[in-house]
Amino acid sequence: MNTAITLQQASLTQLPAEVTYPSYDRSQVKAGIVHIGVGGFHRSHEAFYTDQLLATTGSTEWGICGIGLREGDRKIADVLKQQDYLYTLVVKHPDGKIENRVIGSIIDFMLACDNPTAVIHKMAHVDTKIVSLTITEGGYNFNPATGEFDFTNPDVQHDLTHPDQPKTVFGYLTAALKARRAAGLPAFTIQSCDNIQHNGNMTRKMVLAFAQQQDADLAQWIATEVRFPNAMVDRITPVTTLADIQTLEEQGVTDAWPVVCEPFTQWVIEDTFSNGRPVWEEVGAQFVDDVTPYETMKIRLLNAGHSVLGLLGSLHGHETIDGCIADPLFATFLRQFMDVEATPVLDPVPGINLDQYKDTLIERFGNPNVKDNLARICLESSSKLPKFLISTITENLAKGGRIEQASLVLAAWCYYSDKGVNQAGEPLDIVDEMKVALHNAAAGTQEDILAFVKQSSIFGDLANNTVFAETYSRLVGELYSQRNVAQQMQNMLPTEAQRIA
Ligand code: CS2
Repeated sequence: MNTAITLQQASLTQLPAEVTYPSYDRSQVKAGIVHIGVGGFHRSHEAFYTDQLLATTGSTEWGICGIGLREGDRKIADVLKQQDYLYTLVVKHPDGKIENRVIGSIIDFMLACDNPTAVIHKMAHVDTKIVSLTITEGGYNFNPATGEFDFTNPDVQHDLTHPDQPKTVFGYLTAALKARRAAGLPAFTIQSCDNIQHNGNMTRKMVLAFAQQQDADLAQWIATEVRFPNAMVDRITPVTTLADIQTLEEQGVTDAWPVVCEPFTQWVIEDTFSNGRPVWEEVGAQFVDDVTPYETMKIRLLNAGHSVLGLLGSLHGHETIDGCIADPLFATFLRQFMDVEATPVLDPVPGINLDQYKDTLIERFGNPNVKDNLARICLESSSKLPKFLISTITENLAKGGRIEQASLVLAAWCYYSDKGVNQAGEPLDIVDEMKVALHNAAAGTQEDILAFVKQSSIFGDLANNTVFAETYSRLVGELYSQRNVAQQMQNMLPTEAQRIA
């Protein structure tokens, strides 16, 4: 007999004793935060910190209203509504221990495509003090090569001509800020929670570019009134699987969409807010004046490390990040990439020992219970790699540093995009907004060995650098002449004799 309890506000007290749940009065909590993009990461990170904040400080000001912009968000909208916006965060420790914690900080959810006006009103409401975003690296709508806002996007064009019925995050933010200004209300803070260097500055630049085109006065007001704190966000959050849902059910909780994550979590935020902020520092967040070194460290070591394993591992036939780390070749290759290519172009990070940080990363990646699929890591590589990896290559080229390992990742990405199968001939599940363009460029490799890296919207003018062009051509040429990627990786590591000497 199934005795699992269906997750809802009224059933919280019946949950198994080991499950933690919100004991604060959720009915009293107002939505001080409106969050756009309620994916797994938001639910394991900002919503988790905020749940702890509500539980420990008794604050009623800082609940979260989730927003989904697109039709594709209907499933999360329906699930959360059915469950009174509650969900289980399943924290998986490396030793096999599992902690199930019901999160209560999301108190409402709105699907913007059903009612754009209601969403604009919500964001313009006096209670809303922060609009936070996890819209993915690609969501900022900039051309990676120029760094400028991409006005050719048809949804952006739509929003410029239909400011009251927006589709994009830029349309919503400007419509809501305009309404606040008209009502004499203070601006909200716009807080990015995506893996982009200077994510706040980037958001500011994009929002202002859009606003300027729409209403120059409003753009001026936004420039002076809205704060865009930069932040480094971190918690590995794999895609929830059916098995995760079933295991939770066996543990006594029926939850249609729990979130799974690792125990580690970090949030470093610049302390600049337009209209107040939660005391997240009381629940583990760190406020600093300048987040730059923390962000760069995380993006160039953790995220880049993921991409290194993701692309090389996919080609080789690994399925998960922990599977890669269990393979000594991949673990050694990753550590060498971090030490020899990524670290030399990083600035020192206050209070952080980089060697220990890298040790911890390898341990986190190796967590055998967090089965982080390589398909998730390789998702939208075209918007991730310029920030995660290509910047390291460019900086090393400028300083005469090493670029071989990162170049191999780009060569692997080319082969992966061209063939769509791994080196054992098994199909790869490639999801990328630029999938067709990537494939077409990669397919030109036989005629022009640099065809893939000549895509300037991703690589800038990297192909014109002779050191890079020579290294990449050799590596991609080897791959196309059926060289095994594992062998190429092995060749980049010191031999036993060199290690001993
Ligand atoms: C991953 C990130 O998307 C990716 O490629 O590297 O989602 C990563 O797991 C998170 O940034 C961890 O904080």
